Amino acid sequence: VSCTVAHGDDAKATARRPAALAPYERLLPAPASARAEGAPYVFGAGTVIRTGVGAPEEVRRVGELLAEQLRGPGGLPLPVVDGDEGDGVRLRLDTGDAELGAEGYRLRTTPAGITLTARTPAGLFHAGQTLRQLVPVRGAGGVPGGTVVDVPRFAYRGAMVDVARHHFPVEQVKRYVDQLAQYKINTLHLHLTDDQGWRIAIDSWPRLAEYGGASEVGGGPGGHWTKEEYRDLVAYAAERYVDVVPEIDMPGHVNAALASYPELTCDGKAPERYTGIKVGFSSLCVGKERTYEFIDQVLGELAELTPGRYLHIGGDEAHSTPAADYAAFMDRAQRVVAEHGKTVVAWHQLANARPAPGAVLQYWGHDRTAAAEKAAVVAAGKSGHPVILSPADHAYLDMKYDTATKPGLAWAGYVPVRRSYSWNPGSYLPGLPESAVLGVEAPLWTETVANRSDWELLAFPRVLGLAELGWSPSAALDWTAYRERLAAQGPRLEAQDITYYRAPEVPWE
Ligand code: TNX
Repeated sequence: VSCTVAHGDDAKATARRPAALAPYERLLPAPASARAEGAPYVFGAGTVIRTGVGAPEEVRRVGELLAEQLRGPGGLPLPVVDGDEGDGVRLRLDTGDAELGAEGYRLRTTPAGITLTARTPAGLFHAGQTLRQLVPVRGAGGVPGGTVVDVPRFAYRGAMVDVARHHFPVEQVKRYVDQLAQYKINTLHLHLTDDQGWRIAIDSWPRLAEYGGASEVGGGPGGHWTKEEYRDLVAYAAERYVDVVPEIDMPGHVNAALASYPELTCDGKAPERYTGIKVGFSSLCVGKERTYEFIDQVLGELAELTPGRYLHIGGDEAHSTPAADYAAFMDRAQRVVAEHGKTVVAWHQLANARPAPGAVLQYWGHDRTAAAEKAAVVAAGKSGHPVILSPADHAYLDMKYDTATKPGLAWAGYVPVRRSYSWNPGSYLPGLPESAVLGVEAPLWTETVANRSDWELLAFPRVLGLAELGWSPSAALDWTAYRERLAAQGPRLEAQDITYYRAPEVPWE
């Protein structure tokens, strides 16, 4: 069912409400394959979740979390039990099913029960999130009979939050993790440091958080996370199969660090703390050995706190670092990351220096980015550097939707819901083969975001589109069909009390 809304008029025209989609057509992200067939399974007071005899503890945990999510407030008892036989929801690890890969799953529903099969607990978790979407959002009703066989297109499906421009409590980030994981996003990139604030406690350099953390954009009090809080967040994310990628931005974006430790500046004088929103004015002192002790200790402590394989070292907008210094600094910073057993991620400016073997580049250009800059990223991608795509004029959640959006910036243009969704990561950068694309990420910069409702308003619903671009097969990507899938999520977002933009291009339910 399509509406005739001319391209470019989307923000003004209100899309007509199409006929309701069948449940398997509403799944978001769209699965690799789904077929409705046979009679439904109806949840009842006696429904149990079965994890299988002798199932690993982790499967039981996936079952417990799913039970909690399906129960809802005042809902069914849904106990989690061992054993395999009998009706209810069955979670099955089957390592033999090679086509399901590391995150794929099979979900089969008949009147006798629902079976979730995957090679890994992560796959079972994703299957559970699909099942949640097949349960009517309100009232009674069954899960329609049928089968979903689903695998992700890309391994890396990320969202970033900038907790440096404004400080946010860990609780708010956990809430975001829950919101994202239900759409199969599996990576949370935390932009922990910037000119305006240093948000993570580092034992060997305590003033970073104590002094450098006590500021934020606009002059508020700021704040920081203790190591315990960070560990707790990482563990919470891991239980939802979300990996944390922490970022310490360098050699630019470091005013909070320089303000905390004058020994890090070339002239030994600490700058004032900064609460504005300019970029590109600060730099670590590339010629000082103390700088490298600093990054070694900071990245060492962070590596020790972080179970995931990546450390993000920024590398963007180093406008106050001469190009040769930048390259020399990034060589050493990359070596430090390797010495601590991690893999480098950096913003794509690293492509113009010397990316170390295996380093991952995060592209954040846009339509008007110079061809030479894009070509450098493509060349790096072809020579073996995996690329994460975060094109600012599609993927940046901090761009305003339109002139009426209150929070947000617009340096990459307005990004309405349709625009944020309408690009194909596999063919986005001319000449970059899909095999070089590790995945996609939606960054939320927070110069203009100071509370939960502005955060959610900018992220929702656009982050759902990014989730689909990262997960669904290329053939499923279609705006006309997508906006109906998205419309069907409205009541679910509301049930979770998520603030979202009811974009006029979407025929919201
Ligand atoms: C560019 S994207 C930046 C950030 C800003 C953002 C605002 C990138 C790597 N750097 O420092 O917060 O734009 O949209």
